[in-house]
Amino acid sequence: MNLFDEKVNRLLNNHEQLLMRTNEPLAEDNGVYTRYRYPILTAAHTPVFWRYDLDEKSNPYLMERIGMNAVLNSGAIKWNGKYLIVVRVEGVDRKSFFAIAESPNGVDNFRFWDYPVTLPEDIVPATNVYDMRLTAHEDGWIYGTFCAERHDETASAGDLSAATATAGIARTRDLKTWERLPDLKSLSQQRNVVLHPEFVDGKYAFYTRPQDGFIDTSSGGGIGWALVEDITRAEITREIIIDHRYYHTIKEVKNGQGPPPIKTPKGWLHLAHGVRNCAAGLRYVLYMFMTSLEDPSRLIASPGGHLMAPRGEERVGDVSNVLFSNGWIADDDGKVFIYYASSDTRMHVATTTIDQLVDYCLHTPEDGLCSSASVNVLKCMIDKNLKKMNKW
Ligand code: M1P
Repeated sequence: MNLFDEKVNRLLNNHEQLLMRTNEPLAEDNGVYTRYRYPILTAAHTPVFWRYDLDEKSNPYLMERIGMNAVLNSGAIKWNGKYLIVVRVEGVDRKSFFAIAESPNGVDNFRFWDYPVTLPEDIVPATNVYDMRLTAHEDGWIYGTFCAERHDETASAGDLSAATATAGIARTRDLKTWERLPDLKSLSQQRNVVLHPEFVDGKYAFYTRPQDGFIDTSSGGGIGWALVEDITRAEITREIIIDHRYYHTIKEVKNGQGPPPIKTPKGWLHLAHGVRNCAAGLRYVLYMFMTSLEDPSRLIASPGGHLMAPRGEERVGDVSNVLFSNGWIADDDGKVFIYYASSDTRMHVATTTIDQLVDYCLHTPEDGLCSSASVNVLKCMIDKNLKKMNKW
């Protein structure tokens, strides 16, 4: 075997070992969910044959020709018994694209399909696409809603950072061939738009996130809700805010629906991200809420504070201090796999159950919006517990 072949062999073997690494649940446990030791996907998990030209003639130094920078914000679905995530892969050229990775058990052995998703363009092509939410809709299609980003042509000359965010919509029946529908029409910019899995009043229902600009959500108010007659020409004509932002909370600056909600006998379970500002910059955490089965736009539970916040190595990456989730899978036995990205760099999993998440939502105290309210809630818990402490 010549040196080039030896190097290729080493690359492939190391890659295979990374893919086959067994993940393990971490012992630390807050009773709500379990984190895992290793990220489920990193840029290094992308196939060797995506990154290296494996022909000695055209790549004698075996250089990485197409670098991958990060794998992050992934939609998720259970498909033919496998746990599939539609990953936002970001190349070193800063362009994101979608690619599917599958695992036999949901926590490790994730492996990318050979080719990334071929996503048809809308009439006005997007510069960048990212953060796909997968919704298996009762109409029989699997929808992907995602952010389609374009340069803001109204920006002043030379301003090459100004951008617009629109909700792109595509659908598929096999996760291989995708049909692109026109982008969601809305008066405001939109990101974090998610399709509800069921018809509501015979219409398609979207969770929205109206925003004043590409980054700024100021007058947007929070997570919105809009009904749409025809998904092949989706247009928001009326939008209400169902989960508001509040001063001095984890979602003071912005929030956004994560994956499509999970239906439970007690209501719809929602996972979302909340953003606040601090001296270190924006801090993104995950939080939950529940809405009514009869009216999924009506909030019925709003546990205070975050469900998950960046911890340990999760705190550092391309955009540090960020947890973001747009995918989860609920198994028939009630087990839930929460797929989340840390610091816009890598993908992780946490496991829990529907029962635990419902209990968390219904029994975690709400945010009282001031310190004295928090102390009162704490004192009630202390009173109750001190009466029982002699038991142990
Ligand atoms: O960098 C953190 C996140 O920022 C954006 O989220 P939001 O629209 O809520 O601010 C998105 O670009 C997301 O992809 C990114 O992870």
